[in-house]
Amino acid sequence: MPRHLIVGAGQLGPIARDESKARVVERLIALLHDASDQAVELLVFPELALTTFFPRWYVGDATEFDHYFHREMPDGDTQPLFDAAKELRIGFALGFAELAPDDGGTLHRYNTYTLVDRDGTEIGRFRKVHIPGHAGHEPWRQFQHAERHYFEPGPDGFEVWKAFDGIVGMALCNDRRWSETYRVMGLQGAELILIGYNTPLHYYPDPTQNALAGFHNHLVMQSGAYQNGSFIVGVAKGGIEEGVDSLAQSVIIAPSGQIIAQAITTGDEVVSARIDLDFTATYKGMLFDFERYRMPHYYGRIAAVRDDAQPPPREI
Ligand code: ING
Repeated sequence: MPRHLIVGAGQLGPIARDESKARVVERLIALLHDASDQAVELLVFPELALTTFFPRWYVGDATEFDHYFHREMPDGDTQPLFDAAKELRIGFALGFAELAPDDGGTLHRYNTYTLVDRDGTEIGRFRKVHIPGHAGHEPWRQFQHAERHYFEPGPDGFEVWKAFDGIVGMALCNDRRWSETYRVMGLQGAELILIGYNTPLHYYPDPTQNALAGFHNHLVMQSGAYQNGSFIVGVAKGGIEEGVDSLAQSVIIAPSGQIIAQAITTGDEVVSARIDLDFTATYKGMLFDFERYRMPHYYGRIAAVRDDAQPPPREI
């Protein structure tokens, strides 16, 4: 009996620095309705889907940007989104900046994804692990990428959840560039991995990579999908946002690595596909049968042999 699920990539175009949360929520609800017209059951929104990508500016006192953060989810601003999704019976993943107090009351700032079921209940949260860019002001850049000034890495690593009749994992933006991201979830049986991203087309540390932005984006997700036998939904906030041209090209990828749906604009757009989660067994149960073919006891041996490795290049 196939485990069919209709998934959607809910791509966003630019969000202006002073665009109200209410206006952004209206746009997200419009995407929900477009998804409903496509019979979508799970809609994936991008990273930091409620705000402009504010780490492109460096403010000395990071608390000046606390208005971009949310202590509660849903809250007054986002409750209409949760209500609309529940009414349409569409689950969703939403990227947002989270202000989370720990048990001792210390506030932590995370770049967070929340996964919400079709009945509006929260299934789980992922907090971005690989925080790219820089912590200090770097005036040599035309725009900053100061994520390390505003966010700390999530404490929980990469988890998976039983949801939507399958095993679902999440990752955010730079996480998708690291092969471990997919393998850690693959070892937990991930059948569907949801990824949101904000990726400037200009990469100041090495502009020769600018022309490869689209290639690298799909390369890492297609290989992650194939090598772990998982579907992947990769969703952009794209277009020219506050003067920064950002990659769109949201995709839905099969465990074969094939792209089965791709956004064709750089704006608000829903692309969808009906996937069969049982199809993951075609890869997990054969070519990438970890129990039978994977050789973890060799990996430490390789690391030990290569103890003359060169020091890593300077921080980007
Ligand atoms: N953005 C970027 C990403 O990993 C980046 C950072 C940009 C890395 C360009 C390399 C090149 O897609 C986030 N938000 O992680």
